[in-house]
Amino acid sequence: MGMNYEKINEWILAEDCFEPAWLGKCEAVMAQGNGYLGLRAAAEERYVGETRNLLINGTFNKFDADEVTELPNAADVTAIELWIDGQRFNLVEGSHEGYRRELNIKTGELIRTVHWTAPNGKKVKIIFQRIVSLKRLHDIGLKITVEAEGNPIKLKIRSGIDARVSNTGSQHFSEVEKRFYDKKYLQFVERTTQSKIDFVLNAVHSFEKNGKQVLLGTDVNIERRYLYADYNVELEAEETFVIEKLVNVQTTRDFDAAGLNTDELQKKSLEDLKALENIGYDDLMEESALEWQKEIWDNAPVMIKGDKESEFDLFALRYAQYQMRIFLPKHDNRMNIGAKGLSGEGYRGHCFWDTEIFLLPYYMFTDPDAARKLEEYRYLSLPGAHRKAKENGYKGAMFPWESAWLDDGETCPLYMDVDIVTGKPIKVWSGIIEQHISADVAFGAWQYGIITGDTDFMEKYGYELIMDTAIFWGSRLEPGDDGRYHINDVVGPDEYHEHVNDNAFTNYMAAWNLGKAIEYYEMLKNDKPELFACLNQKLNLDENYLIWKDSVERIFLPQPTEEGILPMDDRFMKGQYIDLTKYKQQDFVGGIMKDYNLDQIQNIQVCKQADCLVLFYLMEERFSPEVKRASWDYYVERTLHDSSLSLSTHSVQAADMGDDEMAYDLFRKAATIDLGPYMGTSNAGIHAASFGGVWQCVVYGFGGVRMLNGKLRINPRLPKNWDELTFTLYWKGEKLSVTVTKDKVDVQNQTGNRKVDLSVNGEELKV
Ligand code: IFM
Repeated sequence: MGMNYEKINEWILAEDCFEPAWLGKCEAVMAQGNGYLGLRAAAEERYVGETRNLLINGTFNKFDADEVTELPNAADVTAIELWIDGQRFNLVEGSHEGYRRELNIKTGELIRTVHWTAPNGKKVKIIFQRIVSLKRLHDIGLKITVEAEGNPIKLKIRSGIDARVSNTGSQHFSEVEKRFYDKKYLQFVERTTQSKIDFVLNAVHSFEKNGKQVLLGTDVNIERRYLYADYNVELEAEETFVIEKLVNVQTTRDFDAAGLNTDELQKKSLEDLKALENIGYDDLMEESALEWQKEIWDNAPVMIKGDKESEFDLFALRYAQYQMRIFLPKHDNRMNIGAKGLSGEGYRGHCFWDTEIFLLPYYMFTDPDAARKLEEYRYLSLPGAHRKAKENGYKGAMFPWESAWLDDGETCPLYMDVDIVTGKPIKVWSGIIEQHISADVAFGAWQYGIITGDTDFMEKYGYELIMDTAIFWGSRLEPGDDGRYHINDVVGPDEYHEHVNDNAFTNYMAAWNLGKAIEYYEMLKNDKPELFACLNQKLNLDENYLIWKDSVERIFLPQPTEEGILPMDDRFMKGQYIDLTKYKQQDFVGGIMKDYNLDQIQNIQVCKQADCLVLFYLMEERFSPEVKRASWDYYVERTLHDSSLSLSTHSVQAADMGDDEMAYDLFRKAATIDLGPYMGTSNAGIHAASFGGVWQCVVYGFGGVRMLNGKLRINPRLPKNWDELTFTLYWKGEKLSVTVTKDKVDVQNQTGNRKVDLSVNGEELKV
C-alpha cells in the first residue's frame, strides 16, 4: 500500500503490513463489486474501527422523515471468525509475519496471506480468498485455507449472515425471516423500512481436509438479526483445511418487472444457491476472471511504456478502469453511479454531475451501451426533475443536485457539518441552488449522442432531455435593470461560494443548453416532422422556442477582464486575497474550514475546486488561449483542490496549454487521491469521479482526444517520461485503437465498417 514505486506490479494493489489505522482506506480501495453490488474489503475477522458494507445498487431507503434516502447497508456475509485452540484469530493479538493482502485488478480477486502465532504459541498459515462475480451479479465467494504449521490445532469456525449492521447508526431494515434449510443452507430475509424492498441473502459452507471433501457437524444458531453456524475440526501438524462459503443476494427490486413476491424469491434464490454450490469457489473465480478479461482488458486495453515512474501511471489507469467497472450498474437503467461508487456510505449512494462531466466520457468511448444506460437513468428520473422545478416555481426539468431513486427528486440533505464559529448545523445549499446540474445532464445526453452516433437514443430520450432542461432555463432567467437576463443566487461548481450571481459556469452552460434546444427544434421541425410533432405536443415547443430565442439573445455571459480573466461570478474577484500556502501544504482537504466558517469564506478569494476551468475544458473553442492562460494563472493560485474533481480538470487544462510538467504533476496527484499515502482520505469510500478524471488526464490530456464540432480530434502530448501510450476509443460505432509515440500517432479501425473522419495534429484524415 502507498507509494512504493520500486515494487510496482501492473495488476496488483498490495498492502504488505497490517495497520489497524488503515482499515478504512484499505476496505474502500480494495473493495470488489460488479455494479449490482459492492462489497467493502473488511477482513473476515472483526476489528474495532472497521466498516463492513454490502451495498446493492438502487435499493434506496429513507430511515426517517428527517433524513434523506440512502443505500442501506445489507446484512454482512463476509465475517468468518476462526479460533485456534480457543484463541480468536486476529492480527492485533499474538504475532504475525508474512502478511500480505493483494487485490488483483485483472481478475477481481482479493487474497490475504498471513502466518499467525496465537498468544498460546500455536502457529497457522491462513490464506483468505474472495471474489464478487462479474458474470453472476448476485454471487459472492469466499475461501479460507488454514494450515497447521508444525503443530496440531483445534479449529473452530463461526460463519453466517449478520444483519446487526447499520449505516453509521441508522437501521434501514426490519427482520423478515431467518432460516436454515437441511441444516446446511442459511437464508436471511430483511425488508427496508420505508421503500419496502426485500433482500434475500443465502449462504452455504463446504469443507475440505487435505484435499478431500469432509462433512462437519453443524451447530446452528439463530439470534436477533443474526444467523450463524459453528463448526469444529481437529488438524494434525501440516494438515490443511479449506472452508468455502458461497453466497447470493437478491432483492425484490431486481424483479419489479417480473413481479416476483418474497416467497417466490426465497425459493428461487435458494435454488440459485444450490446451483452455485455445484460451481464452487475456484470455477466461480475462473469464470469471473474470464469475464474481466473479455469485458474490460480485451475490450478497452490501455498501455503506457516509459520509465519506472510510468509503471505506476499504467497501474493507476488500469485501477481506474477496475473501479469504473465495479460501480457501474450496467444491468439496470434505473440506477446510476454514487459519488463513492459502492465502496462506502459516503454521499449515501447518490449521484451528482460527477456522472456526466467526469465519468461519462470513459463509458462513451469504451462501452457505449453502458453509457446509454446512465443517460436513460436521467430520462427515467424526469418526474423528480419536474417536481423539483414546480416546487421551486420554475418549469421544465430541474434536475436534482443529488439523485437517488428515479422519482425521489432532490435528495441532497438540508444540513450537514457544524459551523466552526457558531456551532450550528451548516445548511447545504447545493440541493437548492447548485443548478448547473440541469445543463450538465443535457450536455451529457448531447455528447453521448454525438460520440456514439446513437440516433435511437436521441430520438427516444436525448432531444427531450435537452429541450426539457432548456424549458427550465427559460423559466429560470431573471430580467435585470440592464435589459439582460441573469441567473442570481446560485452555487457554481466551486462550492465555497454560495448565493452568487451570474456564475460563469452556470450561465454559459445554460446558454449552451438553450442554444442546443433551438438548434434541435429547427432541425427536428425540418428533418423529422413526426418526432417534432410528438415533442411539440408534449413540451409545447413552439411557445418555448420563442422564449429560448429571446433568452439566448439576452442572457448575461460574464466577459473577461482587461487582464483576460474570466470572472467566476459577480463577487469572487472583489473578495479578500489571503495567503493559502498553509492549506495547500496540508495532507488533508478542507483545512480552511477549520479556520474560517462558510460565511467568512464567501468573501475570500479561495476556490474549493475548478470552476471556470471546467468551462474552458467543456467548451474548448469558446474561449481564447489568452483568456484561458490569464484565468488559469489567476485561479490556480487561489484553488485548494478540496474536491477530488478538481485536479484532473486542471491537469487536462495544463496539457492543453502545453504546460507538460504541470499536467503530469497534477495527473499524479489525481491518480493518488485514493491510491496515495494519505490513509484517511478514502474511509467513507473511494472518489468515483476521480477515476473518470484519471482516464481523462491520460486520454483527453496527454492523448489530446476531444470531440470538437461533432468530429474526433487527436492532438497528443506525451509526458516526457512516457515513450508510448495506447488506448481504445469507440467512435460512432467503430472501434479505434490509438497508439501514440513521441513522433507518431497510429490509429487502427478495428471494426472497419465505415471510414472515420478525424483530425490528428491538425491534419484531416480518414481511417
Ligand atoms: O459533485 C461533487 C462536488 O462537485 C464537490 N463535492 C462532492 C460532490 C460529489 O463528488
